[in-house]
Amino acid sequence: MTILKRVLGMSLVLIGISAACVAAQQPATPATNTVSEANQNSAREVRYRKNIDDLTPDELAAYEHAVARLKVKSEENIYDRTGFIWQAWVHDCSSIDVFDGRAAPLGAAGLNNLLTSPLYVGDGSSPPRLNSCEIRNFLQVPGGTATHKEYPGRCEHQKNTFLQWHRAQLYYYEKALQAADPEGQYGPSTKDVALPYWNFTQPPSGQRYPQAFENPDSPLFDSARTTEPHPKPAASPELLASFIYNLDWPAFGGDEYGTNGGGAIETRMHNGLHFGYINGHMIDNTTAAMDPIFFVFHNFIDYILEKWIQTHDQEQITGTGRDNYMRAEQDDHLLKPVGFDEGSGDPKRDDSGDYTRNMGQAKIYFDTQQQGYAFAGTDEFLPPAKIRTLIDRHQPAGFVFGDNPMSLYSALLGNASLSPGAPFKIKLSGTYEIPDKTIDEQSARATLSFSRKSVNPNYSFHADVYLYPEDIKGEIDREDFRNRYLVTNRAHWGLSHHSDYTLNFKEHLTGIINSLVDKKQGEKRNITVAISGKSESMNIDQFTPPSIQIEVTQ
Ligand SMILES: [Cu+2]
Repeated sequence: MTILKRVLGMSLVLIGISAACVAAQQPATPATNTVSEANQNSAREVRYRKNIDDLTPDELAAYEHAVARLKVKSEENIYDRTGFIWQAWVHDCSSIDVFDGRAAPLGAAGLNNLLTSPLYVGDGSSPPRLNSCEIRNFLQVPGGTATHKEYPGRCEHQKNTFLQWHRAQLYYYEKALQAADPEGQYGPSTKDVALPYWNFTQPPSGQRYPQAFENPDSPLFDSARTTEPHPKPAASPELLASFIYNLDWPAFGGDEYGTNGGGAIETRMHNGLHFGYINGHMIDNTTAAMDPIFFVFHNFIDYILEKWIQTHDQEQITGTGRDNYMRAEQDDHLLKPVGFDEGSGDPKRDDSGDYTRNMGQAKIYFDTQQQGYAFAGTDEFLPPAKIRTLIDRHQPAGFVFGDNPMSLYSALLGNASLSPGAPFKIKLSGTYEIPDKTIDEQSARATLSFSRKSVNPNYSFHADVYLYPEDIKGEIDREDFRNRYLVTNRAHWGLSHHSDYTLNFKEHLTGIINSLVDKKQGEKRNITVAISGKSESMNIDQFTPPSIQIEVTQ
């Protein structure tokens, strides 16, 4: 076994338990397609998604024009499924009252009011405010207007369909951009627009975001977004590469409902960027996609998924993350993905006997070229050899955790900041005795666990895990302490409307424990979980202390 595999296997197969944003959908009987087979399955012209900073001025102008047109469509009719607001609702507006006749002009002032209003903030850091899909909050509803229910969409988070659901969402969003003004009636033609991506592991071209998103005159601008100075987010190229080259789909992309609460990309990068680094509309799942940066942010996550698939093969994507139908209500005029079948999905809640619409099964999206897009990046990801070099430099005498001034996790993080800028509020403490023989990774694992009970509002927080000798004080305010003893971290995104479960976090530490057995057996170790966040309602009584248990896996 190579050093890379050994060390990654020891320290980075980190799985925890949490709850799911929505229950998994079951595969179901295919229904009649609404577009012709010929149209669906004809060869697609491949468009290349580029780094936002590499767009030519013409490409940027066409992309901006497409976003501006989506906004106009929503101004003309808020129920236009190809419009800006509906596409934002697809992320998390699970039910909405739509006027019969499906026409409701919002107007430029109405849209502006909606986009600049203080919206629902779901992490408890301020009182609850508007929810973007509660349209009565921003649209005058004439008395007696007949309405019916529709179901724009529901995010898939904290499980193994997270990456695939967002891939499907972006597929349709890109189709909506291309359909925004294909003939160039109102500006540059949008028919060849490919959604750009933002590599958030690199220093930003602007103050905090890509330059294109910091121009206040651009339709890409969002005044709700945080602009104040902030350390680099907890997303380094090294940490990202270590996740990508780890062939363990559940650790990378998430596991079944309630199993690990989301994979590494979701819990160690995505979540903290949403509620910590970007903030504004991105702080909450019901408003996140109202910030245009949502789509370039998730597009890089889609590129990360693509890199994993190219490295390991799509056959390695296991579990319900293959066959699940990706729930959302998209416009039938947008070209459906190759291989689309409607299935049935979840029953509607209006007792009509119908089913909520969806974007097809996850697995039809695994081949992006077949769906008409690919990524044009050249060196967005570090090669495996670079990671190996870093590991060799930081762990010269093998991976004896704690004997080096930098733990592997700290070394992989590099200059990236772990904390979201919020203060450490809670320290959870436990102890552990190093066993006298190595844990057989084939049949058992060392699992650190702690939990947080159900709270309302369901707030967001970061949890950093430290493991250190008994005679050392847990000085989490000291950088040298954090660098030496950091084992792992994760961020929990407090999704609004999902507060009725206990979060059970589990982190696999088998490799780290085994690295200590040889020289430190029988010694005691302290465990500290440092919790940080902005919520006023965060309280130590909501958490259980951490402990490390040996779990038999076979
Ligand atoms: Cu997201």
